[in-house]
Amino acid sequence: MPLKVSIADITTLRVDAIVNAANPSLLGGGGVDGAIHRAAGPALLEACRALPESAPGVRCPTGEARMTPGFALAARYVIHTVGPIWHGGTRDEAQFLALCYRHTLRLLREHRLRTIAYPAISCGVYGYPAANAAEVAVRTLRDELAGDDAIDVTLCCFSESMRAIFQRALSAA
Ligand code: AR6
Repeated sequence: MPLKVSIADITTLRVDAIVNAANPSLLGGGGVDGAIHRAAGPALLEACRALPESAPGVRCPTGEARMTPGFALAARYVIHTVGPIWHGGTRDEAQFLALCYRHTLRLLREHRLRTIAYPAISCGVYGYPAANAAEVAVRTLRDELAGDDAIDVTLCCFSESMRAIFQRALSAA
């Protein structure tokens, strides 16, 4: 099961799908979400706006995932997911974070795609402690992909310190 850590701007990766760490509106934001929307162009916002709302202003509840084309990105698709906001571990954050990885992989498989890159979901504005998040990411991906060599996963970190944290989780598991 190919699972690796790299350091890159996720918007430059030529993979079948990149994952966006979005918010429930799917209408853009800062961090990696802002970078993906800038690189994909305005058609991405239109595609997100066209997705149905499950509640006013909510197109993707926490832990779920939605897919759009990648438009001007090198990646063919964007799989948007919404990570949990860190509340000290008191609100099932680890379970919600694991669901992000599971639901994004499910969409990848449903569309018969093989290569996917993840940012460090929830590790920025949403405040999830990076070492804990990395452990959840690695454990969930290993669990989901056990025995499946067809899917190639990149954990795409944006800084050397984050790369080291994710690499440590990968080596420890
Ligand atoms: N490529 C790869 N990783 C990146 C990039 C990039 N171009 N830019 C930032 N990161 P965050 P969250 C890293 O805050 O914590 C948005 O406003 C960043 O260094 O983007 O899930 C949404 O709309 C960090 O390690 O996502 C939501 O409101 C990681 O990506 C909220 O932020 C995630 O940081 C989601 O917060």
